[in-house]
Amino acid sequence: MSDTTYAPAADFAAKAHIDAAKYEEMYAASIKDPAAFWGEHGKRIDWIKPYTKVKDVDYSFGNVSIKWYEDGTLNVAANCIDRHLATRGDQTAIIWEPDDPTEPAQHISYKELYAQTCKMANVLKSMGVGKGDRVVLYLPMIPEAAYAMLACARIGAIHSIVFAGFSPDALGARVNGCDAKVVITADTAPRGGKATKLKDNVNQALLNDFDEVKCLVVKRTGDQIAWRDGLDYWLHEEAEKVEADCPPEEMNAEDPLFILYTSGSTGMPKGVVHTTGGYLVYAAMTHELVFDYHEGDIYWCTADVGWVTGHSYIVYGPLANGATTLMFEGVPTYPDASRFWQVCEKHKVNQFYTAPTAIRALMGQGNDYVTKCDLSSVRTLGTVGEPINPEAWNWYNDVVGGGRCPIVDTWWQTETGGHLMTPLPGATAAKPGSCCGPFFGIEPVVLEPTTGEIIEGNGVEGVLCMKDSWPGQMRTVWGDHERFMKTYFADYKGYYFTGDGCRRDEDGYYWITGRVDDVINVSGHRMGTAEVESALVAHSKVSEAAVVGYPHDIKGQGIYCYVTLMGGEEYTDELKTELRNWVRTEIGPIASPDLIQWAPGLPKTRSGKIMRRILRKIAENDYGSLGDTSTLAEPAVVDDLIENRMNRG
Ligand code: 6R9
Repeated sequence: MSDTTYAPAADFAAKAHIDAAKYEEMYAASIKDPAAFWGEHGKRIDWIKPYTKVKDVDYSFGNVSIKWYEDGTLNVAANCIDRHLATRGDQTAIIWEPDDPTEPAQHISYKELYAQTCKMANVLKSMGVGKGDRVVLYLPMIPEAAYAMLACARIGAIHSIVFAGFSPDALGARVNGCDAKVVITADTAPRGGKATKLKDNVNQALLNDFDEVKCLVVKRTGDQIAWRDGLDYWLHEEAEKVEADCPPEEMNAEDPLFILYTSGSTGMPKGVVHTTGGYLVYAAMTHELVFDYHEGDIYWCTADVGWVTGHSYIVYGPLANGATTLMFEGVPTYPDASRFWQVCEKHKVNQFYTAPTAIRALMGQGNDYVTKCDLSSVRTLGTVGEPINPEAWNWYNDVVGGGRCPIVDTWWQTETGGHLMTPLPGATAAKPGSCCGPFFGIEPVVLEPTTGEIIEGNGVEGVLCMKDSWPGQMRTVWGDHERFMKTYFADYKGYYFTGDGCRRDEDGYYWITGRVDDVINVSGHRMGTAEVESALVAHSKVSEAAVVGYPHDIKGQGIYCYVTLMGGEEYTDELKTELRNWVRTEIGPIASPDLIQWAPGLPKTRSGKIMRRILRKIAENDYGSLGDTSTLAEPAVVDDLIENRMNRG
């Protein structure tokens, strides 16, 4: 491999928590004796009753069971707030930067975070929420989102956050999926100068089947909203009636902390369940070491709390470490493409963590937007969500980082709770586009896709699996342990299957090659092609649909839909627009089809299976190499699809 490597500067490495030698030593120890290693690192958080058992993991199919610190008890909110009060009660816990830059930012101290969280916890209690109950959060990026998460954790309720960009239907399905007692929302969500009426969406989602579900509403803009009498409560009114003190519930390490729905290759999204002790240990440890966070640093992750990145690296990890975490309500390009960098300058951000899709979009706007800002406070840069192309990596490194800042390309998943494969900024010589290698305790293996045999050595490619467990691993699919075992432990026995393909280069560096299943990654958002297909066929004029990803300059992957209409329907441009809007309302704007191709016929095998491999090739404009088409029932449909393909490169 002739890839250029970027080693951390000597002065950075000297001050870093982990340098190259320490990484080697700690990694070896973590693999040699995981129970001893994690037993030690479990102590970074406070336990009410300390654990005596560290690890109890069984990966055998039919019996998958994952437990960490199983006899310990703790409370996550107490770890993220209370334990900091004596030493840093007046320190800012959350800096909130609103969508509109002329609106003032807020600095919320740990003391204030305590009071606000306790109040919200008491309000939830007064609404009948208790330990083990589910609460859905459908909120803008406002401090109340963090208060709500921590309030649930404080009283032992399980939160399930639904991204505020999701439609009422998607929200309803998730409220139903976890049988939530309460939905917490806001009147309106301002974002990029536009407004989404969140409470109206909630009303629509709860309209028919959920007349028991209460709603707690945060006043964000004061816009007029429709009220459901007896079921809806204003947070600011209820908060006046309760105390700013609420004792934390003693939780078992393996009690669920949250559910987060994520897309898979088949069926509807599944509720990934994370538990209390192991998750917090892992989120806190990775936050500190992967970003090289030090006491007093200002840390900013630009994700939304609706995604796992927002859970682990805006709220739980940073707050467990007593950090100052920045929450941004807006988007990278509003009011203009300088916003991220202005916010970095304004709040003197030290660690900045974003997604490749944002980097690519901003790169396209030119360097002036960046260089006019003072980014000298920034020390570590991070990316997450999808592979970063070397061109974008280099721009991030040169223009944003000024060549001074290590970049951590963090590979992980909703399921993994925290980073699994990533450089460490003071230890690893990074290669642009590679997530480099494993974090402590992580044993990646490359398997031959069909036989499941381990492929040893370097310069190899296959599917990425993990050999052993780590504390932040998901424990089950909410209400469906069978599906958990089938999805992650059935294809490759004895391993956790990530769903990603990867290459291990000649130097032992890992390169993620993308999903090997029917999951696509659009602007870093995971989506099952099956979800978009079922939205399309739910339209009365559509008889059949097949959805695949195709390379997209900014989004990484775009959504390419092949659609067959019911007999007698007319194939028109107006209908394409209608279908696009239809999918937006069924799922949300992030699922909006980029290209729709009318497909009077789809390539199928004689047994009626759609040959997606062929559809993918055509969508990629790579139709010269369709591979074996001998099993096609009607080969002529392929010629028609090629002839009328939408992406001409
Ligand atoms: C955290 C998060 C997980 C999928 C994952 C992979 C892709 C994430 C990546 C990356 C290459 C990286 N992915 N980080 N691919 N390099 N640094 O994104 O979780 O939404 O569950 O998506 O995203 O394909 O399997 P999630």
